[in-house]
Amino acid sequence: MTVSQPTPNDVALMAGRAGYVLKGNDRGDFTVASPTLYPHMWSWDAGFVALGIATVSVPRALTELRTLLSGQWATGMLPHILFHSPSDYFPDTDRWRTQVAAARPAGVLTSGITQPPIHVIALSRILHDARRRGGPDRELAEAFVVETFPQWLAWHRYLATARDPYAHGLVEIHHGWESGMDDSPRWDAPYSHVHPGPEMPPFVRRDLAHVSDPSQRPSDAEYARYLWLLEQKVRARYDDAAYRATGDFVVGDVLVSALLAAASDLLADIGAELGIVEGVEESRAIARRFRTGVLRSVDPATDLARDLDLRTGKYLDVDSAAGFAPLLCGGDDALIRRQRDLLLGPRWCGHSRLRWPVVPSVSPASPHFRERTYWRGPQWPVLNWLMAWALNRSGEQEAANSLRLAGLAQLVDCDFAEYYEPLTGEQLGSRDQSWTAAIALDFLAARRPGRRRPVRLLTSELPRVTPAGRPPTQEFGGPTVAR
Ligand code: 9WN
Repeated sequence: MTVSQPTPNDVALMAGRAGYVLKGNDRGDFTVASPTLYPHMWSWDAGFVALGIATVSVPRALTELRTLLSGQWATGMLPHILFHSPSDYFPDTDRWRTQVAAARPAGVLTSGITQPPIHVIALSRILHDARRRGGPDRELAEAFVVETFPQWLAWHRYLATARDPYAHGLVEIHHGWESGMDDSPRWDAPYSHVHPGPEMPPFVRRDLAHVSDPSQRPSDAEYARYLWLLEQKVRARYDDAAYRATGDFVVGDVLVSALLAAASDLLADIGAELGIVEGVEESRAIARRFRTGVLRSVDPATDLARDLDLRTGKYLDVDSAAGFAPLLCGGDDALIRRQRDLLLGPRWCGHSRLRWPVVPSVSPASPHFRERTYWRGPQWPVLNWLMAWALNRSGEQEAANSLRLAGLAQLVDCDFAEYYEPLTGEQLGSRDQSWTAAIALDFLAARRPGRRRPVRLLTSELPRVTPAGRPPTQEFGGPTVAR
């Protein structure tokens, strides 16, 4: 399928509304992940948000990362949520009970688990923007890198030690939420060993009130397992070794590992460029170890990387987008070329039933594929961005550009949904999702290859557009209307 360039009108509308969404979700020194479903700061969302905001304001982008770092635990862990004012999000701080953890930060309420280490990838992107602009932006960004380098290194070191104590070269996750892909079929086998005990406190889900159709979200049985693992983390007082000895879910995650490798490479690069000596070699060593771990996990029969269930010692064979982890961390040029062809080919983005040739979370050719359910098939713009970024970085500009253009075409309705039904293009989950708007800004800024150009942020609301050829869609139960 050929996807054409967005028209100047599309570009202006999309940039304006993306900026408007991010402004609406801005709470001063951080951005909520979405206005109603996710009213707090999420860790990997914040990375994407920061790189999108940087196309408009480098100082504000750095503030986003600084706020995230204020939640860092003494272990180096960046928690997956920094809680803002009270809200109806569940699980809330009373459920997380992080006061049992010695390593929690003072004065900031957080969850007790983590999310994928996208942040230094965002930081290097922001630095790139700032250097292109020069002047105070450049000075500010470079000073920020020098000041925060030890904190980023501590974050990566935490993942490389507390979460890989036996040096498998795969980052261990203790909860599906830590992968960012909560209910992905990647986790079906490990979750089949998670059995909520009678001691589990009762719970009422609040997420379902914010979506038009519950089947777009994980099921109640899945939620019970998520909350049971949370209880196990509390019982272990959020100590990783204690949890490892007692918890039910311990998996080596290839996507997190590849991101750690890529981010560690970049941290070493930007550190060395700025004359930082301490930590640069350590960062390179982390990158090498996790790149090796990811490449070792690749199944020669499918060319996809595989997560490792550390409870059973078995690799997990699922056709999920995480299988393209080697694209993100590199290290084997022939494999990268094969993965590029696979990703753009008929099992993935080139699948004949897809509305847009954008990375689906699970291959439509897989028996696990479910087109409307969360991480079991829908297209998540951030995943598409990651793969485009990775292809670009490994010199595959044409392939990267095809994902970028398709990603822009998918977002042209300006709803900035959380995820998209891959066969019809329908918006699913939350609307006005911050990271989706941020991705749009970044993709727009990159529309002249090799020359990132800033987009202009409009401060007034712009209409949502329902592109011709698509059925009208529902927004929180009501019809989408031009505003
Ligand atoms: C749990 C905020 C987050 C994303 C995750 C996505 C979803 C949370 C939830 O929303 O997870 O962390 O309540 O469903 O799966 O990737 O960071 O956007």
